[in-house]
Amino acid sequence: MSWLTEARFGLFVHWGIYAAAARHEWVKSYEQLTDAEYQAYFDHFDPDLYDPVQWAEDAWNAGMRYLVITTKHHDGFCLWDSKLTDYSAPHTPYGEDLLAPMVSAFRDRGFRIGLYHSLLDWHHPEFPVDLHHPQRKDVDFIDRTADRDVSKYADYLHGQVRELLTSYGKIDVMWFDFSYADRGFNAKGPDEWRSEELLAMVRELQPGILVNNRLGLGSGDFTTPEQVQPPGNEVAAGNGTQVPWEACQTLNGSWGYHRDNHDWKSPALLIRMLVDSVSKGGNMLLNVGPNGRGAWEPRALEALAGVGSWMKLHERSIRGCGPSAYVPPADCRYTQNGRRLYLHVFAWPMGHLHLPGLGDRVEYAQFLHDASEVKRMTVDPSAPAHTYLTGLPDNTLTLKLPNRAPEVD
Ligand code: JFZ
Repeated sequence: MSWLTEARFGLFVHWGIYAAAARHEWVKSYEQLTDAEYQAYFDHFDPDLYDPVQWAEDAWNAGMRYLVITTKHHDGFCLWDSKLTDYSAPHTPYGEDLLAPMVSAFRDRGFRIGLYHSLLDWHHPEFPVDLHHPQRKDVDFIDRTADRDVSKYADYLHGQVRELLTSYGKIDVMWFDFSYADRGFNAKGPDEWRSEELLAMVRELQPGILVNNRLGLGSGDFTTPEQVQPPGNEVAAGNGTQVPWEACQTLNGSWGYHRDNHDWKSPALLIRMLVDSVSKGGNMLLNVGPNGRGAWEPRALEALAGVGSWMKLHERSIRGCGPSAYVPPADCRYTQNGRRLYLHVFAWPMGHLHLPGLGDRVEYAQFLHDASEVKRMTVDPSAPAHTYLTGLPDNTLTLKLPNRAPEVD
């Protein structure tokens, strides 16, 4: 587990033929497309700019240290050369396995490797239609498919996971997505996926692998809050113990490449999200949706470059850090690594920062980006009332700040 909480910052990649539609990875379901309509994206999938060595370089420079890649998303399309289906990259115009070169490029660059694998499959002929299915509103279609046998689909699922965990060397994370045992007709969860058996196989094939929490078996090895910053440290369901977690975040609200979505987070916000996660004991898994040519669009590269230039100077306050027992002032976060306490200031105050409980705890204070000293201010109890710097709690450390935040990004 320790490598995961040491790394703190990972790359999620959602890539498949939905990148050609360029309007969300759920496009097939959202727009109720038939298999025949969706086939156009398969027939035109030819990512000629695909360069996983460059991807790994860009992710590394952003400060990310592990990869989670969608081997198959809900549409059923496989990035690798599966022996169990032809619905895969080698059968598109591109004609080659996309997963193998990615895994080796990232592993060679120093990344840990995680495989996302969808439990849902809208393409498989034995996957019973349910509330998430693209043809869920077509009564005739549901009728014609009524004899689908989910156990045959489960065999396929297990077979594909076996392929993935025996063909690409050591895999560090298995990231399943997702269970919905109580949601409507043909709902699916651990019984349908045969999750216990699947998990046992995963652990047997890859001892030491970490498995996420979406098999419907509780918290797994870590939990995966999605498009949300948890208000506090995540606690495992049931027994009250804290579990490792990663906040899964998008750059613009969509996981798959989405051309006309313009709701992009700023680098400054992404940095605050990363800091917030670590300050609460979690990781951040930040997503990029490569386009249909296999490139990362300029908007994504710009966001990552902003995070990366901050990480270059502040990595020490993220990597290997966790929460602190001290309570930060408003609009601030603490991260801590042993005796080093890092104070992240989200909204720059005028003149002073008051840090309760730290008056006698801090040997030396400095900015991280340039190692310049931050002086402490001793408040004179007999100072005139107009300073208003009286009445602070005992043992408060007051820091003197310049009027401008260090310009570092
Ligand atoms: C899932 C996917 O559907 C989505 O496309 C993306 O891959 C994301 C990382 O994971 O999103 C989910 C999964 C489960 C729920 C909501 C979103 N859920 O159970 O409410």
